[in-house]
Amino acid sequence: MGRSLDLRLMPLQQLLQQPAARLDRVLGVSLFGADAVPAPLRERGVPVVRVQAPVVGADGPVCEVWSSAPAVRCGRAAQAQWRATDELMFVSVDVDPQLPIEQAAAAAYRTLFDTVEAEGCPHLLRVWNHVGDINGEADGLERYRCFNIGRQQAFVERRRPVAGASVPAASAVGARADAPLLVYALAARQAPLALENPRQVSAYHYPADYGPRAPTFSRANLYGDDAPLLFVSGTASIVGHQTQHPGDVREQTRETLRNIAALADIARSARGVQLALGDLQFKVYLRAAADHAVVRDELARAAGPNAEVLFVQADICRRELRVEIEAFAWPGREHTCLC
Ligand code: 3EB
Repeated sequence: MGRSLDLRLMPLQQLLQQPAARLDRVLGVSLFGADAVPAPLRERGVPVVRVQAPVVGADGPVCEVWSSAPAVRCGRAAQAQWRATDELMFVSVDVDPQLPIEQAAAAAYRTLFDTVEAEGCPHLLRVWNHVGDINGEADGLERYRCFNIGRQQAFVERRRPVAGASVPAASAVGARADAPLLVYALAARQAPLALENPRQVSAYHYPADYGPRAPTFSRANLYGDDAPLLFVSGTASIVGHQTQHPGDVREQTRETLRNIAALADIARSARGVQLALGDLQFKVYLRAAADHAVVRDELARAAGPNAEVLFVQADICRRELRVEIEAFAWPGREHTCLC
């Protein structure tokens, strides 16, 4: 267990040139900067999530490709598309674009829970949430805060804990203002081990200053026994529960990387996995594309010049935050750096 998932970053053109047998090993794809899902992928039944957020620093559409052993089951229901192996599942959820954001979040998570439970992979490892106009307001409350109410509501309804070791790793960032709520996830037959960051208050214990309902996610998840996968949640310049270095993108990047390094340390003490920043693959959300060079340079300093990184323009859930970084590591990933 645990060796059966990897993540490759590639231009969309390169994915489209892969032989069919290779595509059958693809569990799911998240596609950035494309206007539509290419027909060949749709026709082969590969779940493709089109994220309505532009790529920064690349010429054309870029995709993240999650691969595993050959998929044994796949399906498309009215509101979800998924592919699964015996052990792991990629699922993307469609939400009625007419629903207000709170109801959309609750509906998306209900569908997510229904789908993963029906397919025998009830444990959410990692969830990605893209909320259009995330800092805008709906009925006097920030849309991200409305999203948090609906998300937590679905967990409570389904008797899933909203705090502690079984909440998923996640990111929740912006998308084009008119984009419907997008939720996609990786789920597993067996439970992961959730990690919290000693430098930060657990997000599910944030005080009410950040909204009436706390966000439901863990700081990271480890999955697998001897050589586990590590999913690092979207991580920002937050210490305790407070934003650090408001408006200063360079210092925010450094603080964020200290948070991610602290999680790598916790993974080592939890399961003995030796991980340095240079062993991780990153996705960076930039509020402003103009910050790309500064963040790229800071990341290269910390993780090495060959670090694999996807930069995306997306708003972050607190207005003062300019950058958020998530990461993933898996056994067998080539080490690009020994730092
Ligand atoms: C933070 O640490 C930054 O609501 O699912 C990061 C990762 C953030 C996930 C979520 C929010 C979420 O609070 C924001």
